[in-house]
Order: sequence, then structure tokens, then C-alpha cells
Amino acid sequence: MPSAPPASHPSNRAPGSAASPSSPVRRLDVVVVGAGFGGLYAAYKFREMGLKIQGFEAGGDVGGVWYWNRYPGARVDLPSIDYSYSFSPEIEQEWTWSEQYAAQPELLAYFNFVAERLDLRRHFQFDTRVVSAVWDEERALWVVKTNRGDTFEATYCVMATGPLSVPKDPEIPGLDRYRGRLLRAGRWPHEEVRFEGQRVGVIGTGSTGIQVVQEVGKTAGELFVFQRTPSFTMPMRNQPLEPEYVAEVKRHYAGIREMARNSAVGGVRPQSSRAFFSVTPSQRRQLLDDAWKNGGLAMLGTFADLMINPEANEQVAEFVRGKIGEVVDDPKTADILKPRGYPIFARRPCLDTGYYETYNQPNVHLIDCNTDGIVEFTEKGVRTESGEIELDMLILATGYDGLTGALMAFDVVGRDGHTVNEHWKDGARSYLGLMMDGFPNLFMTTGPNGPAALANIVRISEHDVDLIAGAITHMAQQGLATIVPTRQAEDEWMDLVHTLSQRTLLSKAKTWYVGANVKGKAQGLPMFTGGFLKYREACAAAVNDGYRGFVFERQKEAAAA
Ligand code: NA7
Repeated sequence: MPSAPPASHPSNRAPGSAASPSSPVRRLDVVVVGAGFGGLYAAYKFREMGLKIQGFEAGGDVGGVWYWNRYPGARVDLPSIDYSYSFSPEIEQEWTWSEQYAAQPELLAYFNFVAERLDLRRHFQFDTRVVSAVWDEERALWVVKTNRGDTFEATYCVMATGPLSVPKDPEIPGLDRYRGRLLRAGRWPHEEVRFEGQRVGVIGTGSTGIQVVQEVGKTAGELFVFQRTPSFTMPMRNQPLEPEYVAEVKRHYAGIREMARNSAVGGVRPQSSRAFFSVTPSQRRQLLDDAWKNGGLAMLGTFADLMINPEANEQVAEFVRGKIGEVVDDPKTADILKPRGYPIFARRPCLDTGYYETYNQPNVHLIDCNTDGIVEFTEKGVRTESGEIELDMLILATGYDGLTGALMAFDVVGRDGHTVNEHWKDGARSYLGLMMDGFPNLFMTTGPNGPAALANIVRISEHDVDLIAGAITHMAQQGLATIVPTRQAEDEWMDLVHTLSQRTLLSKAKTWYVGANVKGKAQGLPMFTGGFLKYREACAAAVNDGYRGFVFERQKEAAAA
């Protein structure tokens, strides 16, 4: 294992404790940024390898996006048994999920359980932001500074910053003028918020807005939903998990995980190889009806060509529009809720529990921002083109600067002063979604050019951490000091990412997937759309081919450089 010089510093401070700006520099093997799925597993893995590690997390505790997203109705849209770690049989056996799709409090309880069971909290400084990470070419290490004034030096830097960690306010003037209670879904307060008797506004109708609306609509005095682009949402049909079923799952976790790892989505949801037009219209209808009844993302797995055949896609979209018409009483409201003009599933498919039914309640009002756009925020609420709507509370569910936001939000400076912001000015680029040319020993988990948001994030996180751990072990065994991808390898990977993305309808909607929700952001689908298995295979092929596409330097070469 790489070993760092003896630490000239106190041992890890308790979470949340501050350090003076004059604290001595700490020398580490690995710095890990983020305490979500990727960061927690990285801390565990590297510790078990005997590495000296330090993690940083801007939140007050473990959980990543689930630490911040405490809004009412927050819930995962993948089955809990799938959306959980596979690296520890003990965790699998000792933890019991209560619902098919866990709500945020249960997900956070799971993070806490993992952190405690594996004693991981002591590796992190919480409430701590990394403000810069600068590569020191001479000494072949990363110099990492935090907002507490501390400096750390580490051979490796692992950015487990996640694809959704920088919430985005809407680009509407006057937010600071608003005097009512402003709530951001992605920065929800820890205390309970009550809506009884309140006039509440929600801006945004993505996965988050839909979960908020269906929950807040139950108790709010009046709820005003500001919708610009309607999402397609399907019934989640969540249910409690029976003890007998949970026992079966626990007996068969190994096989379940194996199936997930060998699938395109990194999960166990069924996927068809059937082409839409290969079966008769009545069979298609039957399959779609069944998927609707089964709930979850079943619809997405009904046909194999939904994201490559626009006609097939449109027929499925029309099926869902028909369902909206069946549920929503007022035809005008139903019409506004029906998504048009982009392929179904090109925006993240949403799962709901009674979302469309919410609009049948007299206290819920839908505002179509396409015909009555928001002009500005006022002291009392929101002014649309047709007038002012007074609100006691305003909830922003306006999404994230996804995929690239976290790493571009602070100074990450590689060789020759080259920054990630410069590297990504025309769009995110990397080799295998894991490393960037010019940034030695800097790894990403769930990076923007891997499957990122298109496959189970827990499986991707575990895969990436394992690969990074393998590279570090390889380097230790071979006496290597630095690893960096070549420009050519990065170019070739990005060519593949680009070529594959041209074949899918995923880039045909204005979403955070393509950067459309952030003004001035480079546009394009940066994710690897070939599926999780193909991604794993590409990574494994590079590793097995002697780390093809990577350049290593020996310890003394690096020191002499
Ligand atoms: P999303 O899916 O990016 O949704 C954000 C929503 O906010 C979307 O409906 C936007 O409409 C809306 N928005 C943003 N700015 C405005 C303005 N100015 N006016 C009106 N509406 C606006 O984020 P989520 O948090 O819901 O979901 C993120 C991911 O979390 C999701 O994909 C899952 O992976 C889980 P727009 O589409 O821009 O017209």
C-alpha cells in the first residue's frame, strides 16, 4: 500500500469540529469528497486497504442527496432492495427494508446504520466544504483546502460528489424580495413544516415537484403548482414488504446482485428484448396496461426500442396521456398536464402516488407557465403575466446543476494550472467517467461520462470505488506514483459516448441530462448510454489490457520531475 509520511497533526477531529487556519498540514493517502453512497463506500474500502484517509462532507452528516432532500414525500424511485449496498453481506442481512420504495427517513436511517456498523463517521469532517484541490506536480500529490482553513495533502483525491448536489434556483428576478417562507426542496429544513391553512406555491414539476405536490396537496390550505414542462409520471404502487419476502431476498441477495451487475440498468427491473411493432396492437395495449397496473418503472422495460424508435415512443406517450385524461376530472387541467413535444422517458420518468388525482381537489390549482409565465417574485408571492398570486410559502423544486455542477463549483486545478472548469467548458469530458487528462491521481465516482443518472447509482458507485481501489493497489505493488489517462484515450471514450448518445431519444428533451436547465451551460448528453454492463465491460477491458489508456509514472520519476 502507498504509505504517507507520519502525520504531523492530531488524529481525526470529531465531526463538525472546527480547526484554526494555522492547523498543520495533514498528509494522507486519499482524500474523499462526499459522504453519499460513493464516499461512504470509498472510506470503508480504502480504510480496509490500510490507507490513511480523510473524507469531507458539506452536509451535517452522512447520506449525500438523502441528507439534504428532506422535503415532504421524498422517496426513492428504485426498489429499496436494489438501491442499497451489495459490498457487505453483513449489512445486507442485518438491515431490513420496510417498503418497496423507501421514503427519505428510512434511507437516511440506512446510511446511519451503515456508518455506525462500519464505524465510518470518524473518517469524515462534516459541515466542511472543500474549496480547492490543486495538483502539486513536483511532489505528486493533491493539496486540498477546506472552508475551515485546513490544508491536507493526499496522494489521491476521490471526488464522490454525486450527479445531483448543486440545487438550482429558477432564473426569475426578485427572489430576495419575497417575504414569505422560502423553502428549497434540496435544502429542506430539519424541523417539521406544516402547511395547514397556508397558501403554498410549488415551482417545478420534475420528480421532486411531483413528490412535493402530491404530499403537500393533502394538507395545504391552497396549493398553486407552477408548471412549465409537464413530466410523464406513472403509478409507483409502493407497498410494505412482507417479512417472508424480505427473508427470501436476504437468502438470495447474492444472485439478485449478480443479475443487477449484469444488466443495462444496474438493477433487477425486468427489461424486454421485444420490439414495439413486433407484436399486435392489442398485445401492445395489454402489455402497457399490465405495466401500468404493476407500477414502478415497469413501463420502461416493456419494449426494447422505446428510446430508439420515435413512433413506438410516441404510442407509449399517448397511452400515458390517455391515463391522465381518465384520472383528471377537468379536461382543461388534464390537457395542461399532458406532456407533449418530447419523447416519454427522455426526461427522467417519475413515479407517483396519486399525483394526477391531486388536481381533482378544490384546494389545488395548476398554473401553466407556458401561457401564463412567471414574471417575477414579489414581496407577497409570485407575479405571473396575468397577475399576482399571494403565497405564505414558496417551495422551489427547480432541479440541479446536474452531473458537472459539483466539480465546477470549486477550484480543481490539475497539471500546468489547468482547471476542471476549463477542461469542461465545452461539456464534461473524461476517460471512462473516472479520470481526466491532466488531472493525475484524481478519480470521480459516478462521473458525468459514465452511466451516471441512467443506471442504479449504488451499483455504479460500488463499481467505481472497486476500480479505483484496484488501481491504487496496482500502483502500490508496482511502485508507481501517478496515474493519468492519455488525451487520446479520453478523446476516444468521448467519441464513443457521443456516438452512442446520437442513437437514443434521450437527448431530445430539454433536461438537466443535457444541461438545458442551466443558462450558459454546454449542451449535450455527456452520459454513457450503452448501459451499465457495457460500461463495466469497457472499464474491465481497459484494466485487463494493462490499464489501457492510462499512463503511470514511477515514484522516483515523479519525484525527479
Ligand atoms: P428536474 O427534473 O430538473 O425538475 C425541475 C423542474 O423545475 C422542471 O419542471 C423545470 O421546468 C422547473 N423549473 C425550473 N426553472 C423554472 C422556471 N423558471 N419556471 C418554471 N419552472 C421551472 O429536477 P428534480 O429535482 O425534480 O429531479 C432531479 C432528479 O432527481 C430526477 O431527474 C431524478 O433523477 C431524481 P422545465 O423542465 O425547465 O421547463
